[in-house]
Amino acid sequence: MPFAFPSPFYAMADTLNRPELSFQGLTDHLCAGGVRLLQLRVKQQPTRDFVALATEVWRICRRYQCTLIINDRVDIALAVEADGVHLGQEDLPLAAARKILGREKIIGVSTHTVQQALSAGQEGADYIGFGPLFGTTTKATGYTARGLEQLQEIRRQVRIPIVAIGGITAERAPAALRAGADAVALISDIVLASDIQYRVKTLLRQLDSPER
Ligand code: 3NM
Repeated sequence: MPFAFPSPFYAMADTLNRPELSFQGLTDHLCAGGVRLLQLRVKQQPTRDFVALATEVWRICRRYQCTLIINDRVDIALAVEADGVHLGQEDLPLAAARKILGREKIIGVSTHTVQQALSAGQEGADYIGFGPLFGTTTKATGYTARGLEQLQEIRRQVRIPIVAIGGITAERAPAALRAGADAVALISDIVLASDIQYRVKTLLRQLDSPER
C-alpha cells in the first residue's frame, strides 16, 4: 500500500537546545497534543546516547500509537525497530537504505529542488520533504526560500506525499497545504511555544477545519 501521512501535521522532535526541555518531555507534549507521526531529530549526540534516547522516545510514541521516524540514521531506525527513517541528501542513498530496511519501513528524503524531488520519487522514496519553503533560521540549509510556486510545480510532477518544511507557522500552514503539500513540518513555531501541547492542539484544530 502506498504510504500516506496519518495527519497534515508532521511533528519534529527537536528541542532546539531549550535547556529545560528533554527529547522525552517534548515527545510527550507533542503526543499528548494529538500528533500522529513524529520525526526524532537528533543532531550531535554520540551514537549510544541517540540509541538510548530513540528507545525511550519510541516507548512514548507507542503508548500514543504515534508513528516514529528517525532522522538520518538507518542503523538506529533498524536497531530500535522504528517505523522508518528520514534521509538528507548527504545521508545513505535511498537504494542502500531500502536494501537495509526492506519494503515495510517508511523512507522519506529531504529535497530542495524539483530535480531532487523527481529523483527521490523515481528511486522509491515513500515521501519527500521539500524546503525551505519560507525563510528559516532553525537550519542553515544552503538554499534560499523555495516558495509556494516551486511547491506547486513539484506537486504537479511527483505522486508521492510531500511534507513542506522551513519557516512554516500555524498562520502559513494552510497556504502550504493549498499549494499541494500533504503535510507541514513546523519546528520553532511549536517547540518555542510556552505551552507546546496547547500549540499542537490549536494547530491540529486549525488544519482539520473545513475553512482553512
Ligand atoms: N529542514 P522551522 S528547513 C529541518 O529545507 C529543516 O530541508 C529544512 O524549522 C529543509 O520550522 C528545516 O523552525 C528547519 O523553520 C525547519
